[in-house]
Amino acid sequence: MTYIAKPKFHHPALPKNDLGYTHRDYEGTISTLCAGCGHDSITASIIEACFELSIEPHRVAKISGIGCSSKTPTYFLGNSHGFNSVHGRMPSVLTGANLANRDLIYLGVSGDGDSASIGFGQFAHVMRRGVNMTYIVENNGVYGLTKGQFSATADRGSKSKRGVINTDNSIDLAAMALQLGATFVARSFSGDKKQLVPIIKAAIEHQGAAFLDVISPCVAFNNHAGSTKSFDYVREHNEAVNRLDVISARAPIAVDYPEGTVQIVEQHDGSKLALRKLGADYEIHDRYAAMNFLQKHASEGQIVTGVLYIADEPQDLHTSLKTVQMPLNALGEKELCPGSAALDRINAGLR
Ligand SMILES: Cc1ncc(C[n+]2csc(CCOP(=O)(O)OP(=O)(O)O)c2C)c(N)n1
Ligand code: SF4
Ligand SMILES: [Mg+2]
Repeated sequence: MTYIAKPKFHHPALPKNDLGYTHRDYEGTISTLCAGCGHDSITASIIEACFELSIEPHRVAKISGIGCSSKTPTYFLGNSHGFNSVHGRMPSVLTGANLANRDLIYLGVSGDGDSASIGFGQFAHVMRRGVNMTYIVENNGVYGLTKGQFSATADRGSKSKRGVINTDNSIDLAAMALQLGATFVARSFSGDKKQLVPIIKAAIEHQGAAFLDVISPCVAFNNHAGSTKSFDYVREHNEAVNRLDVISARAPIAVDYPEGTVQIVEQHDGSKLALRKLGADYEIHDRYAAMNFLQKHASEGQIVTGVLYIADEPQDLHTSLKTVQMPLNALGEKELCPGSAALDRINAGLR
């Protein structure tokens, strides 16, 4: 892949995080996407989230499929591990990497075509298995890279740039993730960095399958009147259920909100999420209520954003498989070959 490296110099007074890194240390190469593409804003939010969390870049593995969205990992976290896989196959590659080394932070980056069309089966299985990851779909309702065909998330009745009306029903990936057992589900908008950055931080800290559907307008093929994934449409129909602050386990906990109800959600690692509810009745731990809420608002033409669901007790694939704490790729001969006495005991147990 061709790419343009970014100049290394930066302003000496750039803010630094706990590790002494600046934003620049979380960047990648210069984006080659169309100017104004929503995906670039998501890249900026991922950089901001990782900077604010003081993540060590070498502890992150970015895995993607194929598409404009799947190209974006080249534009952030240039010092992290990365694998640009095959169209629709990111989930199985990520699952394999995660099983081999549970110690890394996994970022799965995909598109609506990548996840809801060719990769729909893979998407379903990675969610139902509960792989510990942050799975981000940069959802523009079209196959951007191949020049704007409707994807499976395009709404029925929406209009393509060429004037064609979509007659197929759409797939709502957030609703699917809820149904399939994801333990953290959120939706946001690439143009709302204030909402998106804390959601990405919370998803990264979540120990389980975290799914983020981010509406990300394609300015080249899906930003016209009649599209339901354009900047104007999303701004007009966005219904935020909550606003989020992430209080990392390392930081002192002080929450001060002048208005609205605040719900503190404690995660497994001790980090806390402060959710300012906008919809007074919204219950963050109720999977079925979240599904109803999504469907009801979708039928009214509204796009619900915010954190939609967090499981009380998230479990990940390693817990289900009872794998050892040590990453499998670090096991040596001693751990892998416990000796003939242990083998005899196992064989005896099977007789
Ligand atoms: C196996 C395979 N089939 C088809 C393609 C052609 N192809 C490349 S990207 C793409 C769609 C990408 O759409 P999406 O995932 O929504 O990403 P976007 O470009 O919109 O960000 C298709 C069909 C391919 N590369 N590989
Ligand atoms: S074609 Fe669309 S999705 Fe691809 S870079 Fe351009 S604006 Fe972004
Ligand atoms: Mg797309």
